[in-house]
Amino acid sequence: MIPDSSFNLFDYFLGDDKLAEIGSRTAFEFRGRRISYRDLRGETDHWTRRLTACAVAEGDRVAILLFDSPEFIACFLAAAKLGAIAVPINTFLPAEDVAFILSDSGARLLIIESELQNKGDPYDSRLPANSATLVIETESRSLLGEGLEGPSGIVEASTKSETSAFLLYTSGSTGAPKGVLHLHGSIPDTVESYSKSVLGLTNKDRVYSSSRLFFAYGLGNSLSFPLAAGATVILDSGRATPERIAALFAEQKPTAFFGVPAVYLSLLEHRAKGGELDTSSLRLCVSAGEALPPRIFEDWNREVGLPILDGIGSTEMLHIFISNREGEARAGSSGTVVPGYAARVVDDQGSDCELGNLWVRGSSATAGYWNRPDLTRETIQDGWVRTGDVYRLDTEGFFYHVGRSDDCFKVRGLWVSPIEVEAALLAHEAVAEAAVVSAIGQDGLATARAYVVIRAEKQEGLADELIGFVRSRLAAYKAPSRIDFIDEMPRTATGKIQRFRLRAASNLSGVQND
Ligand code: 3UK
Repeated sequence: MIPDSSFNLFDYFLGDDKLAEIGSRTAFEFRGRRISYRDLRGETDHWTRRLTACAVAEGDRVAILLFDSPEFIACFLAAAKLGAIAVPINTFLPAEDVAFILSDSGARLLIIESELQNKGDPYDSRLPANSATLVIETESRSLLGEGLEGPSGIVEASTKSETSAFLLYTSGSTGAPKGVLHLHGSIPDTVESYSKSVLGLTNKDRVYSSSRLFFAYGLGNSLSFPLAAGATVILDSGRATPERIAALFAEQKPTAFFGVPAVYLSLLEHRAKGGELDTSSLRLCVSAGEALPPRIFEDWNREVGLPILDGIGSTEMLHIFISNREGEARAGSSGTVVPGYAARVVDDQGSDCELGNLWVRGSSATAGYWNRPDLTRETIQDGWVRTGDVYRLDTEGFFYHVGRSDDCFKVRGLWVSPIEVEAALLAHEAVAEAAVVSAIGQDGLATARAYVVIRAEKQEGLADELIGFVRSRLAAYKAPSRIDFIDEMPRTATGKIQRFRLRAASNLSGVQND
């Protein structure tokens, strides 16, 4: 980061000199159309005018609730150009969480996919006064703003590397989403550190990520890295099923693929069941979001002939800061520190040790949590970000993920807070007590499993009913895959549920049932 000089993400990706170089190259493959960098610039200019017409100004938050699409990226860069703060929202979230993010961020504008509108209780009611909503028709998108002249009078912002650029919401230990603030300079930092030195992406690459743009991982994969390299992004707004990904591989011939472990597993299963999987165009496979089980690494290596480069990233650090490298990938390890970052494994007193808490520092680290100075102070101390992960560091500098120091875990790369799922279970009249832990299924991946103490005699089908009950209240991936009924909850003297006992029990007894 060069401090104090003027810098804007719009110019970084689409400025005049950049466009002179790559304007005619293909930026996106989207719904059978090829969209050049020059087209993307036109679309972004169009959205800059629309945002201006909605009175969006420097520092205002612009919520983006869109499927992966050229418009998503155009809106993101238009907000950056105006010095506004883009707030991408997870399209899988239940309406309650979306409403929370809209009001917590104080969005002045919501850009929403028509299919994602909240029918019963429109989101407009959750926006601050004087806010606006723009709807994009999911099916009949009129791509590109050419000809759609908006009002002029755009006031370009004078931004720097240190100016706020976007806010990514992530649910942490408490279950309530928290906004992680990033600056204009954070994206170029991840491009230099991870994309250039670890991946070596170039303008010859064709990139596909099954993780979406609203997720920090997907934002790097489908926006920052390919656009900075002048590469082509294969964008898809459909659900990333193994069939759909296999079809994209065959038709679009990506050279670089980014997924989470569960997606690699689903592709291996698809192939094992006799499904087509043409991976011949791939040169690079990346996994992040949760630890990649060694079994998946080995099966993919054998079947596809490529290592999967597992790396750990976080919303707070924006992208991957510890990663495996081509030719040196080790199954079961997150790899070694990425250039530009420093990482330590420390005990509870902050002294370096072999197995302990993972701390990381680097210039792409968040500027802090939105409206949460307390949490910011707790998480970042002397520039070190406390990840909440427990890691082992070997003598060769390879890091091994051991678990989370709190009790949260991930299913399909997405956060599950036990507290939130327990609260949903407790809302059912039959449930007296509930504890949710992660259990490792036969495939080596985490699922949620619940232990429940019930109030009266057990009824037939109660487990299924409770699973359905949770599903009706929370995102589907948070629902337990299995419910066990127990007589008494194991607790500590201070009354805390002893989750480690339940975790141990589920990993001993669960395998054949999962
Ligand atoms: C866990 C991993 C073991 C770990 C992310 C790549 O996942 C991302 O960000 P989130 O904020 O979650 C961060 C937490 O996820 N984790 C991520 N990757 C790994 N654990 N091995 C891994 N390879 O607990 C971490 O603290 O959702 C991933 C790029 C950008 C990201 N934001």
